[in-house]
Order: sequence, then structure tokens, then C-alpha cells
Amino acid sequence: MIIEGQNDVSDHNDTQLVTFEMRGDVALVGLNRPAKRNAISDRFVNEIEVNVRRARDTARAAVLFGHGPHFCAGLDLGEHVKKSPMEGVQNSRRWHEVFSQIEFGPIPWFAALHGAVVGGGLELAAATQVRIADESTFFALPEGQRGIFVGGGGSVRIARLTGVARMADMMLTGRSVDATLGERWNMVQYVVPKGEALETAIELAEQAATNSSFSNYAVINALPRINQMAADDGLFVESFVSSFAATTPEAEARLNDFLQRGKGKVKAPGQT
Ligand code: 1HE
Repeated sequence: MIIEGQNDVSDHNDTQLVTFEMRGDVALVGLNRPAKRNAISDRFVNEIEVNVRRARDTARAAVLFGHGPHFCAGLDLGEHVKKSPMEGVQNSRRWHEVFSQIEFGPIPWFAALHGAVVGGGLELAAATQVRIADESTFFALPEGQRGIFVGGGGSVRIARLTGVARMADMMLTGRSVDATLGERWNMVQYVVPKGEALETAIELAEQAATNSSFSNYAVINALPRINQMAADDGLFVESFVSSFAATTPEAEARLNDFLQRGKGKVKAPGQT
């Protein structure tokens, strides 16, 4: 695989921190600071944003992965230690701004995880819609040991994914969670053999890329919002989203494809 800009040098200022490649309709966005375990600096956040927008403008689905031995070691602690409280707030708000573009954008994001998915790395992964971990993956929130707190959206996204009690346990005790437990705890939807997360994520993203773009938009943007509403409000909003979806030309063509040609028949798991 040719990854544009892949580079294993640690010099922060000279390295392209995020790689971008198109595979058909799928954008592959790679965290590329392996010498520092993909620790996220201010410049790194900016490059993530540039490439999230590039994916949004050119792809129908995207995969986020990490170059090197780990997905991501979270916040760049070396840079963070020098920040004032106000700079810390602004830094956290900037992470929120960028990660929200993944969470509530027009295209679905699939995170391919391996090795450490730690602190801000887990916060970043939690902003994607689907997470695939290989068996080498481990999750941790060492903020407690570092004397800091999550700031990249974790108290909302991770807590909602896995529950406050589990997140508090991880933060208070420094507990490290493996891929299997991570799946049981709802942090990932898939666990695959070591080294297979990226290819699996690409296959899933390719599948999602064939969906109607309006349906994908509704899944990404309506589903999590409805989930936060009172049940009756959610049901009301659902009726409008589903009614609008059915009026799109894509929906009409796809419904007719099934009704007239049997296209897209649902298969049992494992059926080819
Ligand atoms: C780093 C960072 C980092 C590695 N910031 N430089 N995150 C953490 O507290 C995780 C800290 N990192 C680790 O626990 C380990 O590095 C790992 C388990 C992720 C990987 O271990 P390993 O043995 O593969 O690598 P290493 O030898 O520990 O690290 C290689 C280099 O990366 C080394 O630098 P070098 O110059 O000595 O080679 C490390 O210092 C450097 N490095 N992680 C800066 N995070 C918005 S709020 C979010 C809050 C958080 O994310 S808190 C969690 C921060």
C-alpha cells in the first residue's frame, strides 16, 4: 500500500503528521508520528482537521488508523506541560471542534485500532462511528496518574459508550483493558486477529460507502441525537427523518431495485 507522506522520523516540525490516501470511495487517514506513539500535539490536531475535511470532500466513507506500533498515545504530554490553564481550556475546545467533525460529519468513520489506544487516543476513536480492534489493542485512561482530566470529549463520548462506572474505574485505578473486554464494554464493535484491523475497517467502510448518502447522514447525525432525547421526542423526530429519507431519488431507485430485481437481498451471517 502506498501511503502518501508516510514517514518514521520523529522531528515534529518536518514530519507530515497525518497521511491521506484514497482507496476507491474510501479515504484512509493515518496518524503518522510513530516515534512519539502518535501523541497528539497542537499541530497534529490541525492536520487531523485538514484531513477530516479532505475526506469529507472526496470520500463516501473513511478509515482512521495509526502508523507504527500503536494507534495513539493520546495528548502530547511534553507540549501540554507548558500550557497555562486558559491555554488548556482552548486546547480542549479545539479537540472538541475537530473531533465533532468526525462524529457529526456527512460520511461514516471507521477506526482501525491496534496497540495502545490511550487517553486522547481513545477519545479520538470514540468520535468515530465504528471501531475495529485487533487482538493487540489495549485501552487505558491514565489521566488520573498524570494529574489531569480527559479533555478531548471523553467524559461525554467514552462515558456514553461504556458507562460512567467503567470509565471512572479506568481513570481512578489506571486499569488497562484488552480488546476482548473492550468489546464486552462496548468500546469497540469488532475484534479481529492481530494485524487485521485496517483491512477489516476498509472492507466495512467500502460496504458503508455503497449506502445512500442520505441514509448514512441520518445514521451519523440523527441516531445519536435521537438517543439523547426523551423517547416521545425521539419518536417524533424519527418520523420526519424517515419520511424525508424515503422521498430522496436514491431511496426510490433502491426500493425499486429490490422490488423489481431482488437486488440487495439480506443474507444470513456467513452466507455468501
Ligand atoms: C509520548 C507520549 C505522550 C509516548 N506524549 N510523548 N498519554 C499517556 O499518558 C500515555 C503515555 N505513553 C505510554 O504509556 C507509552 O508510551 C505507550 C504505552 C503508549 C507506548 O509504549 P512504548 O514502550 O511503545 O513507547 P515509549 O518508549 O514509552 O515511547 C516512545 C516515545 O514516545 C518516548 O519518547 P523518546 O523521546 O524517549 O523516544 C515517549 O516519551 C514518547 N511518548 N507517549 C508525549 N502521550 C485532550 S486531553 C487528553 C488527555 C490524555 O491523553 S492523557 C494520556 C496521555
